[in-house]
Amino acid sequence: MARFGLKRVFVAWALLAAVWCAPASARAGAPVLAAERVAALPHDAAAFTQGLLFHKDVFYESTGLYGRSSLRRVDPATGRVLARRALATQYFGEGLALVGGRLYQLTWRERRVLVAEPSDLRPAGELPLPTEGWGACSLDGALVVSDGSDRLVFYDPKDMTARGEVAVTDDGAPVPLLNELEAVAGTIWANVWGDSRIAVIDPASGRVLAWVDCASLRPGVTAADLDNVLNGIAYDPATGRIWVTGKRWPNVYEIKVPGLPVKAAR
Ligand SMILES: [Ca+2]
Repeated sequence: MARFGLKRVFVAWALLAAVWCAPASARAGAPVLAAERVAALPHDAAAFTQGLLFHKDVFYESTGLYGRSSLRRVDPATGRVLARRALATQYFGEGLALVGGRLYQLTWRERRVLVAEPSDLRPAGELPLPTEGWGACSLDGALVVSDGSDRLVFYDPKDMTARGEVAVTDDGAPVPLLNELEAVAGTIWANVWGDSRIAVIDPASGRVLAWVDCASLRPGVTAADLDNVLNGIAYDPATGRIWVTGKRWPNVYEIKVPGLPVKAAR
């Protein structure tokens, strides 16, 4: 009996292990679609990328780390930094969004949003941020902010009054560690810290519609390498182009996602 009992315990354990170790694609949840590289563009490999956006043919980029944080305007084709403004040393730069013609750069734990003019990166004010700042994007005139949790909060960019928020879920399960954001054709794309997949989110319900797997773009970057993870998404609504990069990555990649169940262009 003892041996039989042990065998049953082993079988039960093996079944549980098989379920736990099943690949994500075998579980319920949003479909996982592979990103395909369209082009590899140069990127400053020293840039600790925390925010990226495309506007009027250039990238705007926010970089992090205390004493090294910056706001940049970058030539997409060459990666050349066209303009750069260093943040004060007490600020750790985070997400970046263009709202109402101005740049909104989050800080990590400093609870401030730094506003700047895109033309010359000149400071144009500061606003309070009630939470940690992780990622940001602009959607329908709101400044959308992630704070490392599963929440996206929609702020009025005039005074940072919260207009609403949504909890992000995949098959009913919370999706925490939301990071860099980008509004793409009515959806919100979100990096998830330490994950090589980007969540494509319905901003009304918070439901993940699909996962964009970017693992093939830069093999070898793993969750154990948290200072060099995928982080940074930019979108051009005029052409439907999408770019991604990572912290200290030597490239920005233009990608396409065959099979994406949402329109990636206008
Ligand atoms: Ca972005």
